[in-house]
Amino acid sequence: MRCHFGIASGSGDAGTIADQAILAADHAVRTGTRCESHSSDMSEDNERQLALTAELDQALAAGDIWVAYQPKLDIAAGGVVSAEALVRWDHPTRGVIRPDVFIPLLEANGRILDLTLYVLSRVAAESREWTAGGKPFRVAVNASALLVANPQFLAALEDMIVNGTLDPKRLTLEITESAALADTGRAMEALEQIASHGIKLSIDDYGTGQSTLSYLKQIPASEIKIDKSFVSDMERNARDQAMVRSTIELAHQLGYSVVAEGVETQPLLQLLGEMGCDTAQGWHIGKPVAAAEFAGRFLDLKAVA
Ligand code: G
Ligand code: G
Ligand code: MN
Repeated sequence: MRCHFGIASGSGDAGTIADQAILAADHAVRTGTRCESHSSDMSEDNERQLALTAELDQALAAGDIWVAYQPKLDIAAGGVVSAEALVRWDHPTRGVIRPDVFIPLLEANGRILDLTLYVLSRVAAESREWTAGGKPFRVAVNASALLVANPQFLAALEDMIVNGTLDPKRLTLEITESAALADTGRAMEALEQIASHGIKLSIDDYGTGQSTLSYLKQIPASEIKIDKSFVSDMERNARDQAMVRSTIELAHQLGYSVVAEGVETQPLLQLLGEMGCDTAQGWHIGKPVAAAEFAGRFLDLKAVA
């Protein structure tokens, strides 16, 4: 028997207990757990986190959640022709909440689909506008490995393509490398299907996950992003440099293009250029900023019109 209602326990007045029951029920429904008790000894942190998940819809409606864009530089051509969409949450009472905090919460509570569809809708609109301004522009969206295996995600993507809101040629999905993904036949099939629409797949945080080579063998991606933990220190750390150099070589031999993350200085950019890296992303090129600021700084629409 499933019981999608919460059980409040612990001391407190009726109102508090009712609130706790609602929280527990909400959590139980979203996570698909059978029964769950929510007691006042549940840590303060857990309560705040649950409350945050419950605030998602309101935050989306209020515009507290928004999309920042970080430029990606085509190293050989010297221009910015793509960006990564990075979601931000400006909470009215808690201030700026980092995605590292709320993304795992939304994943754990079954709300990552809603968030990602919101990001996709913003990205589709913005890249359409930027492309109409004269410059074919590609934007990358982060898709968690869990999400890719969700048939609702693929269905929503296909709807957006069919109804013309999303141009698949303008979209990259950055998929975080994970052993779990490689093991899931369903996720791999979904990725094949996504790629067949012309959406580019990129392996995010490359080098930090497990089973890197078997993953590379299976996933139908065309780009890898070398994690900034290998890139940032490359000038001072010979081992990092050797790993980046050989990764670029391996990737090119396998037909992937390569993005280096965490490019914070000009000499680092220069070194990556000498190594044949295709694309650079990092503070030296630009930090993530709101769409209007991004367009003002990086889209020289008149020059390409
Ligand atoms: O730029 P920043 O500190 O914001 O990003 C932190 C982490 O949050 C990164 O690992 C990035 O991949 C992740 N992230 C940012 N936006 C999204 C998003 O829309 N969906 C998912 N799944 N992850 C995101
Ligand atoms: O999705 P991914 O895990 O690749 O997320 C990119 C993360 O890297 C974001 O948190 C973004 O803000 C951060 N980032 C982007 N450029 C730089 C950089 O040059 N230096 C550092 N330290 N972080 C960066
Ligand atoms: Mn990313």
